[in-house]
Amino acid sequence: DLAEPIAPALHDRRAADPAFRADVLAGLAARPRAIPARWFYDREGSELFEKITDLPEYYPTRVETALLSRHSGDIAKLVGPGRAVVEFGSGSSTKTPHLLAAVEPAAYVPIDISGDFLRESSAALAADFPKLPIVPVEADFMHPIATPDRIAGLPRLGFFPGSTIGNMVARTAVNLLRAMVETLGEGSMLLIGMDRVKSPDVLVPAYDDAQGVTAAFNLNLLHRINRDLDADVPVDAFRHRAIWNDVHARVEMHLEATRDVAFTIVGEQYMMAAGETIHTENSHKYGPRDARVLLRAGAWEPIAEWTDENDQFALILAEA
Ligand code: AVJ
Repeated sequence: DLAEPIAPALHDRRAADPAFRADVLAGLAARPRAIPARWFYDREGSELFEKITDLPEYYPTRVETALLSRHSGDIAKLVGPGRAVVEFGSGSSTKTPHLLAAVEPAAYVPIDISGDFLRESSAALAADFPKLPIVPVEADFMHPIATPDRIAGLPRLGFFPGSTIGNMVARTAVNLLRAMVETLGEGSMLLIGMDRVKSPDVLVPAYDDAQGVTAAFNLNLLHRINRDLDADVPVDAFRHRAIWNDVHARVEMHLEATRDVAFTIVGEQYMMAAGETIHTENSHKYGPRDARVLLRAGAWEPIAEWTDENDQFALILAEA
């Protein structure tokens, strides 16, 4: 049939990030199998994450946003006006307006690896803060970044909300905190959100909600592999698992094979037996002292912190 395209799969395939491909191939060859959580956030994954933040079980976004708006006056007093606010992994920047409205910054520098997201959210913020210079930087914030000339000489406030630091093991988190000192300079401040250790009865449902949105978010990684890497992973043969690892004080997400499976990714063959898993995310939780030790190890001294009445989440201000 001449009307049939010669290679139908090519029509749907997106240009894959070579780093995604490398992480997937290496992660599935390793034991235990593991793929870094940063790859959740393609367009579909980012949309599913936005839905997660509205779930009744997922408290972090609600609690952190409330802390920011409730304590923005105290934060502004300690930070002072005229700083360049540099946000690491700004994403959709929904918490940012609370901070910008309070601290009277001289400039706002959102850093994100996704250029599309960055441009959209910068445009939305520009409409709300017409006099504020906004200087987006498309970059991977895991490495020190050359800050734009536009903010040369300005004192800096780093902003790292969402307990994103929780996705990193301690060694990676410390490397990032030190890279932030490099990027921002000595004398800078950092406002960081860190999720607290609490009962697994609260933590596990936050990562395994009744509506199955988090399950869809986790399973989307397999769909992304199929979409971007010309793969045939049978997604229906996997299920979402969320577990509390008490030794590491973290919620882990895994994808578990529910039967023996075989699949092909960019020509490489993989097999998994029923019950075997791919580790897809760590979400570390911190006691009050854990949080301070981590910041100090990363060369930041905590100077103030705010928590909610149930001690669910902490916003910490530190200086370098
Ligand atoms: C974006 C890292 C804050 O760990 O809570 C939400 C991601 N994963 N539900 C978190 C996530 C599953 C989230 N962070």
